[in-house]
Amino acid sequence: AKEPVRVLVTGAAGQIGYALVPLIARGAMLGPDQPVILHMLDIVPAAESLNGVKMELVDAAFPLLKGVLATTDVVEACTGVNIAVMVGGFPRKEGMERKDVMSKNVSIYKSQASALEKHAATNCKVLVVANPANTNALILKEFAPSIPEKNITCLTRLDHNRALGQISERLNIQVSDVRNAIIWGNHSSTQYPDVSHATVTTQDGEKPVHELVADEGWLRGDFITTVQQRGAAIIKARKFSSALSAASSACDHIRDWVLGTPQGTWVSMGVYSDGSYDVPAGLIYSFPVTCVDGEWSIVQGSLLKPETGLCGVRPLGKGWSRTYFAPARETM
Ligand code: NAX
Repeated sequence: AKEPVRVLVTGAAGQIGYALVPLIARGAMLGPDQPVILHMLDIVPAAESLNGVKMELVDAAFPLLKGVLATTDVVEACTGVNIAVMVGGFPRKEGMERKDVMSKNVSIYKSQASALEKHAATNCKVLVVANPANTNALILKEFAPSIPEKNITCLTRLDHNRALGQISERLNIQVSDVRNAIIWGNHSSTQYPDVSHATVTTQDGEKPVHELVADEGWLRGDFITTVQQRGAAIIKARKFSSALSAASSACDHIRDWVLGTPQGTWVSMGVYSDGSYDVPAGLIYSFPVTCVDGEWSIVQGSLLKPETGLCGVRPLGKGWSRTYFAPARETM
């Protein structure tokens, strides 16, 4: 039998946490034969509610779940974890831009970074979900210098999956037949969803999305804005931000990172830039990546990055970061 993997979920009493922990306990993140021990962190005002989540996890009798820790102590939460999914933070509410929530999250990410650095298992993989996700990942990296930069990522897989979903709806085909969308840049409305290299599996083989959609206007217009604005549309409809789709995409992100991307398929991950595609090194930026043996690498070579300018964050001398906005984005 495999040794259990310890998975930290911060903000576990929140709505993404509530959707995420049962997915992890069922094997949707690390596979159906991988036992897990859940470490759930939240803040003191949410302690009772967090304990309720723990009670429900016990009641669900998940065979893969070998233990549950529910705590408000960041050191206890981080100790020995192999995977850390950072969901905790101050969420964006209706009418708020992501930059409004930024300052509220800086201090949270500083303290959690040091706890992870000191107490997590060696080679712990970190996924930042909480917004502003690219910035929080960068803060975490800055305050946990001994964690390798390749181990700190942020979630743009939800945007990637949203792009696949829009194409499947438009063509009335299965979403599993669509692959190789790309989210370039930031998890925010400055991101650039790109399906110019995406393909669809058909009875006659792989076909480019742009050939099947055959409506350049839609691909350059409504498709892009729908994906960029989808988070806001969910908030408008539900009065809460995306939760089940965010939780599911977080599982996809870690699963592909740990277990590998399927042959011929890439996914989008917010990762530390090495300068690829002229994105300055040091930005946390969403690229197309493939994963083998627990390591991601940026897809190189044949892809043409659209001229979106920069959409990412990097450290500044004084403040922590700032967002780069796209000067021009008409090409795709
Ligand atoms: P909720 O407010 O439901 O849950 C957040 C939880 O975090 C709460 O239980 C809160 O008590 C806890 N928390 C606050 N400060 C904490 C701290 N210092 N340590 C540990 N826990 C703490 O928000 P939810 O809807 O679950 O969203 C969580 C985060 O995900 C938000 O920042 C949100 O903006 C972000 N999202 C990111 C997405 C992405 O694709 N990257 C998409 C979905 C979502 O918008």
